[in-house]
Amino acid sequence: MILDQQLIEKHNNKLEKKHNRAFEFISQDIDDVEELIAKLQKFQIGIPSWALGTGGTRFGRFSGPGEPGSLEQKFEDVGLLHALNKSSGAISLHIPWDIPEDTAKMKELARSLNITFDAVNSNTFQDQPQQEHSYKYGSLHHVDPKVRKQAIDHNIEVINYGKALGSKALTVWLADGSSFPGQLNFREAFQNTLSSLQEIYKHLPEDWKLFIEYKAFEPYFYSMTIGDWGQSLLLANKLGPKAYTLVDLGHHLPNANIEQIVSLLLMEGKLGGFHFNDSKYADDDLTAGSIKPYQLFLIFNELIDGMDLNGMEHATGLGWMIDASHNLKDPLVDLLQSVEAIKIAYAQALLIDRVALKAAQQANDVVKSQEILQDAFRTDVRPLVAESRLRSGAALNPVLLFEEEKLRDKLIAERGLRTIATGL
Ligand code: AOS
Ligand code: ZN
Ligand code: ZN
Ligand code: ZN
Repeated sequence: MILDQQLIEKHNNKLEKKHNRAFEFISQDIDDVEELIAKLQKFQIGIPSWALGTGGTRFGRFSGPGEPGSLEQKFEDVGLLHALNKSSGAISLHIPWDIPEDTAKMKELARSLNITFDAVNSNTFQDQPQQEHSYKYGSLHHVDPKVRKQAIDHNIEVINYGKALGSKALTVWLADGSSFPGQLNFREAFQNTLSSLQEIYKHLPEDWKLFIEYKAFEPYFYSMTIGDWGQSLLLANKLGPKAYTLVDLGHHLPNANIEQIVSLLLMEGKLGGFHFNDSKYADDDLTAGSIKPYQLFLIFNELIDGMDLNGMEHATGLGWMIDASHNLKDPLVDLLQSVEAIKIAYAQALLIDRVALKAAQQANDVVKSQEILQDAFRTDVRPLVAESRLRSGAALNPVLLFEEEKLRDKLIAERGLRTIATGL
């Protein structure tokens, strides 16, 4: 491991005085600061294996040196992130980008790095070299039952990898859609998708969840067969209690009210997982909280409200994951920033005076309602998030420590300039 506990402690000692001052200051205004810190310590965000390398665009890819060249090295990267922030203790694999050949060995490596397995992801949006049928015209929704069967079998194979590793969920995202009016019969495409998912659902272990991800457009631009939360929810309801909707923040039409979607899905008990990222236009997959931090906070407001009402544990009730990747920053630093932004939004939302908000809503006090939300949002909660890290043995400032210790240079020294191909 290129980072040992002593380096973290040295870093923390240097920053502790200033941190303690800030933490004491904010603590005075919080009723139960211990409870809040404990919640922050528990909250874990899964890291997608495909975000560990530099992402590309359809115009090119500028890969960085020292990126993971094997599945083992992807695990090590997540282990490193987790050592730095103690909030990213799980990895999400994408098959066949990741093939855990020796699952027992992989499990042992994950255990030694203190990480667990998040949802496994299937991939029926690309053709693989030895594949018999092409996904050019879709997969689970395809007009040809042979193509559907191939895609179903792939999902079952992914479940089997996940079972061997100890995952508890399968995420299905389909690139199935159409780019020209008339190309598809919408009803048949939906029904084919449903019956394919029903077949996959049969192979889902009892204690697993199936996450159905929707996306408004891209790679197809006229229709997507699972294009919005309504279509995803419809499928989840028809499939049964193990099926849930997954919300990826970048998968909506511009200005969609995502917090309202989240609130209603929770009301229906059908929100299952999250892909965090940020965007200005569409599925930009930018660092969480980098463009619309207020939206992220409003989403967490609804999450906490709905989860508390349903009696759900914040840390484990939903599948929390990042799905961001781009081509400018060091991917590891970028992931540290995303995790930090998510925890900041969570901490801010924990500060909302919910009793007062309820009273203001009942009294139609529009001004007060806004004041209550913005009072929480405008609180600098960074010392709370830092304190939660300190108590978990992580770094007070992970991004700073990454740079101070030149961790990327150390990875380059170990791995050389090899790089991997990443996802979308
Ligand atoms: C694609 O746009 C989705 O966000 C999926 O979650 C996808 O599987 C993932 O981004 C990997 O490319
Ligand atoms: Zn996603
Ligand atoms: Zn996406
Ligand atoms: Zn995305």
